[in-house]
Amino acid sequence: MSMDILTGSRHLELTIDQSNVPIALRVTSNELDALPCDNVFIGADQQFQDSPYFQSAHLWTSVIVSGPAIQPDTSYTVELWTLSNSQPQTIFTQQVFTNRWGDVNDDDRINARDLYSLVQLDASAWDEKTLLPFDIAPCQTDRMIDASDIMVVIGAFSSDVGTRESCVPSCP
Ligand SMILES: [Ca+2]
Ligand SMILES: [Ca+2]
Repeated sequence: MSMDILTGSRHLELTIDQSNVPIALRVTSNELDALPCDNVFIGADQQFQDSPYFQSAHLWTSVIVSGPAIQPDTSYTVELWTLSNSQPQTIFTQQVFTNRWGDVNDDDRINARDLYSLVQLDASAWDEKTLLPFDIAPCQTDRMIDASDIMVVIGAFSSDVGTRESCVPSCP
């Protein structure tokens, strides 16, 4: 059992092997400003929650994890859990890094090419998944590409360091 993980600045895209095995998804980070709460499991609605949600692997299909807890330039550990004699058991672990802040074209650089790829985007012609890497603002990403996303890219290459967004995930 394994999965493919794609990353942007503000999302993780998880594609899980098709199977009937019951699976729960856990996403954690040791870095301070990401995932400070106990909400480290992914629910049926693809939002973070505080307890594991198990369903057959084939029902997960492709999972998009986004929102305030997914920050740029941050390390995450993604785990697959299953049930063995009713006890949770980790069966897959992978560490991933999100893209640097403003790197929307995924080349590990922040420059005018990112701005160009953003402004020439014909959002109406692209499906939701293709748009995901470009949707980096606001804090709760909104599946829309507009001036707030463009301002983030301009701000990112006015600084040498990919500055993280200042949003912090709220705990319930
Ligand atoms: Ca780039
Ligand atoms: Ca947006």
